[in-house]
Amino acid sequence: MKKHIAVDIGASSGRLVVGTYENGKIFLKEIYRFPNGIEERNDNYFWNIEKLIAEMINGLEAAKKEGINECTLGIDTWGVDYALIDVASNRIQEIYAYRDERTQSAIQNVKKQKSLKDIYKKIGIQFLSFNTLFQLYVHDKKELAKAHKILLVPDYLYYRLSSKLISEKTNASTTQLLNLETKDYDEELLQLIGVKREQFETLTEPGESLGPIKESIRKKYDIPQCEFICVATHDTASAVLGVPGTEKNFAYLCSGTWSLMGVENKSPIANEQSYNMNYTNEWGAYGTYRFLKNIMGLWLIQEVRRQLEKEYSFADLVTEAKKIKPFQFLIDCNDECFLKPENMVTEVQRYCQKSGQLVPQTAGELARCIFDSLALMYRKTLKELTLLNEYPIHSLHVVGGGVQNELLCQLTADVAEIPVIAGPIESTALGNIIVQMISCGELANLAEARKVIRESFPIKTYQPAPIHQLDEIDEQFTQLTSGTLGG
Ligand code: ADP
Ligand code: LRH
Repeated sequence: MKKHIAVDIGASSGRLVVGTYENGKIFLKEIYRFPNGIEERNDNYFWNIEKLIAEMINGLEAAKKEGINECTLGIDTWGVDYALIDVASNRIQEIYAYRDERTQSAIQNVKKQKSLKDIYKKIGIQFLSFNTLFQLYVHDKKELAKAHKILLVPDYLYYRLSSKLISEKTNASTTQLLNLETKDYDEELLQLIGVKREQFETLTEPGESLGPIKESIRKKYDIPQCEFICVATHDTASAVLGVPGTEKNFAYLCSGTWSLMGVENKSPIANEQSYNMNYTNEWGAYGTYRFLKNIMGLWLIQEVRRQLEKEYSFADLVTEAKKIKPFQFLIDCNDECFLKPENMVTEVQRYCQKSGQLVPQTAGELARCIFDSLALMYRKTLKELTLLNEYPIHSLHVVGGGVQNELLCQLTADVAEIPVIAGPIESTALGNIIVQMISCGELANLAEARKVIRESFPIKTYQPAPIHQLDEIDEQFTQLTSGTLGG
């Protein structure tokens, strides 16, 4: 029985998960978990990449202690952020975190040089101020010129552990630099940001073998013999692969630091309407496209929790929220003001005050405000998805850490008026692992993998219950949310 390890690093935590396929079922076991988060230095925000690498090694040591001597290994992380390496393979700079303010005006500045609509038509990616396109646009040009290679975070982690240089396709699409026609980096946009095609590697498909872990690392630490496989390195791409959607016309909601809500398509939709509504077509594994919208997500509650004086667990905040009357305080969760405020508590309060509403004060009221607003945003997004796709959506699969928030799952079903199928929590690690299993020939394809996932993991269905005066609440929310994130 083959062992496969997923290294899955999200914005709030990372984990190493072992997966095996036995008697028609997939088994997962988490062997190591560590916190992640952005760090502030001199008014800029960065990821601590060396710490993440050290934690990956710690995780591999934990795997060896569990008795794993040989395994395949895949890495996924959040999208858009990058490392620059010079000819001698040294990292040139710290890795900026996408919430850094340096790109705040970048979309507006690019707009003075190029039509945003023309960019969208050929690239098909939603405008978010932090996309790699805009990060590289504002990046110091001298530093950029020194870069022998530009590697997105998971590509860089593969490089550090295996010496293989890749530009994995699913994550590369989050740069907003891939052309839907040529299926490669777009020359005109590369010129705009002052980057040469050779600075990016050739695009790599999920499923490709990348060889063993570096001998120097293997000798230094007590870790298994690892063979790298290129997975869908964008965490959202892996999360969507891990959705147990076997029925027709399902939508998904990857519920973590971000809420990524969308559908899986066989071809991109990059027209006037999808541009106006700012929907994205991220490239998936196995010829799929993730047609989705970024919603600010559980970042809002993570940040409120961080600011509260008393210590609350996420489960505590859910318990507190349940005690509060719903829909008294509403925010447009996708307002740019929530991307990286100094203090999320005061930002939410300011928003409610400015829009003439009651102001949430207690932990329960703040949490209630966030969960109600997210559920309403999910309703709005589902309606838009139905409109843009021209087919009805019958069910919503929720995956990721947010599955543990039963209040939000039920609220989503009630507000969006759709059955919510919740689970698995670790769909990202699972998506990472099924690419390894398909690559090793244990599973035939994605359709088979999804069937197996459905049979291997418990899922809970939340049936929608009616909400009193939903139309009025929806109307009030619609008035708040006329703009979209980054649009
Ligand atoms: P990411 O991969 O983006 O770091 P995760 O998918 O791990 O995020 O999800 C983290 C989120 O899951 C937390 O921000 C929190 O809101 C939610 N969560 C985790 N545990 C619980 C819990 N016990 N109850 C309710 N929500 C939870
Ligand atoms: C989720 C995610 C999302 C990106 C954002 C940067 O972790 O990868 O898909 O838009 O982080």
